Amino acid sequence: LGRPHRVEGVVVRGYQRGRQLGFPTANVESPEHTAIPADGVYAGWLQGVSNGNLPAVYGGERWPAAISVGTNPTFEGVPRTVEAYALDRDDLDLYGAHVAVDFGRRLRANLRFDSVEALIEQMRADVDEARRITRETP
Ligand code: FMN
Repeated sequence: LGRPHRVEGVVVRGYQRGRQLGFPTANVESPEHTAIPADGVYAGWLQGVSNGNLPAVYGGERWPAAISVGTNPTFEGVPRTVEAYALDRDDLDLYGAHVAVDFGRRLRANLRFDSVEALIEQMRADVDEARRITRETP
């Protein structure tokens, strides 16, 4: 395509586990029939499109991100989600905002880990890799 694949939607509440894991994610609810990339972990970008009826505080801002597509098999039984962690931006409050997720390189499959600690360790490595990749291709 010559540009990253983009998924847009509104940020909804997930299970609120992300912040405890150290990587709070924006869970993006995309319209029906949106083409979602294969389950996996990706490097890419999260962009604020608008804040709904609120002042557009995040409008146009674009953050390097680590993205997860899948059913969070470590915790079992959640519907498929598209989630993006904006690197080092644990302060963002994006609930209700309209955002876009741009998919860069796929890093790995979405896996079931035997412990939450093992998942967190892998997420740290994912974030490091996403940081390197997004720095190369701004
Ligand atoms: N969940 C998994 O079960 N397996 C994974 O391999 C996995 N990899 C992830 C990698 C990254 C970079 C991110 C941001 C999330 C990943 N997740 C994975 C999803 C987390 O389980 C999820 O973000 C967390 O449970 C918070 O979900 P919540 O927003 O519904 O609370």
